[in-house]
Amino acid sequence: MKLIFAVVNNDDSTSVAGALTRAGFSATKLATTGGFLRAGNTTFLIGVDDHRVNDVIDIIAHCCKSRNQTVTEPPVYGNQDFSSIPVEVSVGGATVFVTNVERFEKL
Ligand code: 2BA
Repeated sequence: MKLIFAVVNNDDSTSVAGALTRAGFSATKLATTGGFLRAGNTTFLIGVDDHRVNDVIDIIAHCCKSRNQTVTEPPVYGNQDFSSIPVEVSVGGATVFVTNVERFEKL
């Protein structure tokens, strides 16, 4: 068994949750925050049999689009110019981690 962590844009989370449920996967949705943009995103925990990992990844890939987001970097201390610098970064489609599950119990 594998545990998939998938970090997705909040705007795609409803579509990901619906598509996973329709395909018969169980998932847990966590409200998370990206460390770089410090903006809200959504992390799904999905426990699946090994042979279904690619099915889950296909669903997530289908539902998640990449977007450009602007982050305003805080001014550097000691720098005389305190104006913030907006930086555009490309976010997503999704960041996916697949890990082995040593033991799974539903009690
Ligand atoms: P954030 O950390 O808010 O990052 C948003 C986007 O900012 C990233 O998009 C990337 O394009 C850019 N970015 C992140 N760190 C950067 C840095 N040190 N310098 C320059 N640009 C940087 P994605 O790569 O698509 O990541 C989207 C979200 O997925 C991240 O939001 C974070 O919540 C999660 N994530 C991405 N990589 C991760 C990792 N290795 N471990 C844990 N979470 C990760």
